Amino acid sequence: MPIAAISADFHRRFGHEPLLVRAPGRINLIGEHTDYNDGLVLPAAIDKEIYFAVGLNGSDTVRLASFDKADTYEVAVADVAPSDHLWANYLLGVVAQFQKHGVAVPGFDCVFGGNVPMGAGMSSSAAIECGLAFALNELLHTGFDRMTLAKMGQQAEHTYAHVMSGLMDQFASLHGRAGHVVRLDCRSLDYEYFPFAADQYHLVLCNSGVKHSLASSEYNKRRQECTQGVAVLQKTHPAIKSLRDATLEQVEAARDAMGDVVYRRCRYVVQENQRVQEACDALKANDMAAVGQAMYGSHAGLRDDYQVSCPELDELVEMARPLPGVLGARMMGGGFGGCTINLVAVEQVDAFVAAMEKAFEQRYQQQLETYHTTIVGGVSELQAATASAS
Ligand code: GAF
Repeated sequence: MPIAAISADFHRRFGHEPLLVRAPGRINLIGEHTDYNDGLVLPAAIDKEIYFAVGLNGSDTVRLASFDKADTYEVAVADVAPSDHLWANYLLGVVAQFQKHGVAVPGFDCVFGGNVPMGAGMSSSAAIECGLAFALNELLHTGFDRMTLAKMGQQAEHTYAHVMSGLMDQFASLHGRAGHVVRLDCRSLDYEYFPFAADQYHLVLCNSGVKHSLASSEYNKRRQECTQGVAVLQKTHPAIKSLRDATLEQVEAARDAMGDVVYRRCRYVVQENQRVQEACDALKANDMAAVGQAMYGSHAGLRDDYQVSCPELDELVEMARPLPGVLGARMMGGGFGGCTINLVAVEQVDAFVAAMEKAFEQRYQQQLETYHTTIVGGVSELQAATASAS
């Protein structure tokens, strides 16, 4: 798949020549729930992708087709607004962002689909937003840079999906580089690539199979709790603008004023930023054991302090921990379900997957889905020849 199938579907439905685009999902090695606190993240784009065929249609209507859901949605450009077709909202939100940036978006046709597992924490929604943003930027010659496109995707998520996400997922989809993880400073928006030794280690995802309905409401609640924590800290330290500015000592000193829940959220964020920095230093020193330890620390914080894990994710981490060749494991993404990410020595990957499948089956009488990830480049155009060859 599926770009050839998507291109063919576009031709069949609309009968003109589209621009073809691929937009990857992402993994995150470490740095969870830090992005909306002006903190540090360390994601990478992966070879689970959403493919797009997009072309201007000379009318004032947007015609959208989801290949995977076998569903369509049409709306006049002037009437773009959140719809009851939830999949379409990620695309409509991007159109609204172009309009907000002063672009008179003309009518266009779009077919999209892909192989990013939905609800598994690999950011299929960001890939959808970023793929269309990239395509429209090309077709309309609007010249927005990739960071601006990422921010437009993030705003689409806020306004049309009502998840007050940070910038990590859209950034990773657009800025990925093959064979590298990328550290983003979510305050300055500076970023740095670190080579990931894929000949020695693999990042294997294990899908808990849990899709928690509370994910978006709890996500927004965590964000609010962090804001509350900052408000308390500001009373004694007016210079603190976000948790990025706070030290552990300052958070400890504000414990009573914050109350236990907010205190724990803040403690987690401050410590997670430190772990990202430690992981980056360890990557530079090729000390993968230390990267793995930081991952375990991240999981413990997400489970105990930030409280966004779930029993299945916790068990997957504990199942992985004693296995040969496993350097680190943790839940990945927003939480309440989705995948764990496991750092595994390459020669042990097959045995790791077999052992995890067996343990999961015994525990849950269910087959475990695992994904071997390859780190790829960010959103790009595909040539029609690639499409017909794939
Ligand atoms: C989700 C959000 F979209 C990201 O911005 C990030 O906050 C992540 O959860 C948690 O690190 O993927």
